[in-house]
Amino acid sequence: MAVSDHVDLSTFMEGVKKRNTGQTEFIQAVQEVAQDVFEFIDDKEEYHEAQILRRIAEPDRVVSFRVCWEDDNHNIRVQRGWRVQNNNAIGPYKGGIRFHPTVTESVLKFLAFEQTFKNSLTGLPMGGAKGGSNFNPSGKSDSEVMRFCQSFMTELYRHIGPDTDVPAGDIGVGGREIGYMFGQYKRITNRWEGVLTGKALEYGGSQMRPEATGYGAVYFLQNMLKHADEDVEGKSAVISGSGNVATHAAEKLVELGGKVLTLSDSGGFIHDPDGIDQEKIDWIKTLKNERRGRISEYVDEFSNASFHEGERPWSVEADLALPCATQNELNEDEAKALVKNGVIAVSEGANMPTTLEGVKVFQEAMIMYGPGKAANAGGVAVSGLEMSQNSERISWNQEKLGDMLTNLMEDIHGKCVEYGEVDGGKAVNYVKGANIAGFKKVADAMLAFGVV
Ligand code: NDP
Ligand code: 2IT
Repeated sequence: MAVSDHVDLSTFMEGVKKRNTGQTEFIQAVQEVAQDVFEFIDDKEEYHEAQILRRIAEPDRVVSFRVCWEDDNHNIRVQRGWRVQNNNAIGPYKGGIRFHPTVTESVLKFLAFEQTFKNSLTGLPMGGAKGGSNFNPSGKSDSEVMRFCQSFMTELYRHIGPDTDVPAGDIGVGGREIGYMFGQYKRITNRWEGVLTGKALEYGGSQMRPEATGYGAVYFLQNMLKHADEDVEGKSAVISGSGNVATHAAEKLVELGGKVLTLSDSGGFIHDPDGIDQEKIDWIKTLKNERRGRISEYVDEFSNASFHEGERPWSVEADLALPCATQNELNEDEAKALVKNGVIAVSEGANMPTTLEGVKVFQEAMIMYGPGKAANAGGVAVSGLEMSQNSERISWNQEKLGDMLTNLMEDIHGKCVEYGEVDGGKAVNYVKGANIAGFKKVADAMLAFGVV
């Protein structure tokens, strides 16, 4: 095929839209990657000819199944479960499981697609996948969550395995849910194997896995700041979310001398002008992980703080912003407000939290913007290390894993710089860097396999 016969970006995207009608999140994720990849492969005939991006944007398979369970009042409940296995060119499928009422096939397809590039960026041998259900764990008893997890795994176990597909946690899936699912997998298969990551330490979990995503997002931020001769110390930060990623990002920022002003949940955000210190973070962790309460309760405990019902924290003035809740939680107007208030860097703990229009605002303002697939890759990277430890039947200590996470995030930052430098090396387009570095490894592996 002659270079001039290449399908152009808009024709490619028309095809994606046509084949995935109504799947807005998936289309958004493909669009964001495709614009950079098209530029990169413009003069690289082999990627065009082999239709590499077209193949990565078509999941290897989407498994959808019924999950039936009984609630505490003996009502029969029916949910839908999925596993989207996007691409296993560079390693077994790997990616989290999300339990949230907003889960749809489109959301899981976008997450599995993103995961493919993210996992590639870690340098570890992991393909991309995501799974989940529209089950809402909020307000459910432990027994209800257990019965749901057991029913979910009773179908999922057929599709996963330590060399096939290794799920982990995500929104609504933490240590409790991983325990119930691992127990059920072991019971059905009669095999103890590293089929899930994010396990507790007693049964094969890894040190640093709970902290890895949030800490990693701050390490990525630190690397971006260092690259621009800046530092976290003394800077204020707005953070969204109050789950695993948000609380650990807050913890690391505070440790490095930053001041955390906000956290949030789906009910609204809290603003604490005194700063959310370690003691307050510990209180939030207990609130969320044990009492399973709402972030609004914070203001009853810490009286200088205010709660802003139904709002997101992006109007609060700060130097740094870390969206750590969910997709599309930071739109164009909110990005403009952050820029107007002088934000210098954004590091995404969540997956695709900023809309395409919001990203454009950050890029035009030339602020440092670390997209989720690079900035939050620390979580899956330590999951990859948990897989290695399980395969070798060993466990590394916290210090070693802490060092490995720090180095992994520095490497990922380095890859983004290598492929994302713009303006003669004066600035870095981290989106471009992450997309191209992530794409290249997967694409080269796919080329080696021929037409499959
Ligand atoms: P958690 O379930 O621990 O916490 C999620 C937080 O986000 C909660 O505060 C939750 O509030 C809030 N949230 C969820 N959905 C919405 C919504 N639709 N609107 C507003 N707030 C919402 O999940 P994690 O901390 O693990 O995940 C947070 C983000 O980080 C996700 O985007 C996830 O994909 C990403 N991520 C997670 C990794 C991990 O290792 N856990 C790794 C890489 C990325 P509420 O309780 O009210 O629902
Ligand atoms: O989005 C993500 O990278 C995760 N939820 C973690 C995936 C994993 O396999 O650890």
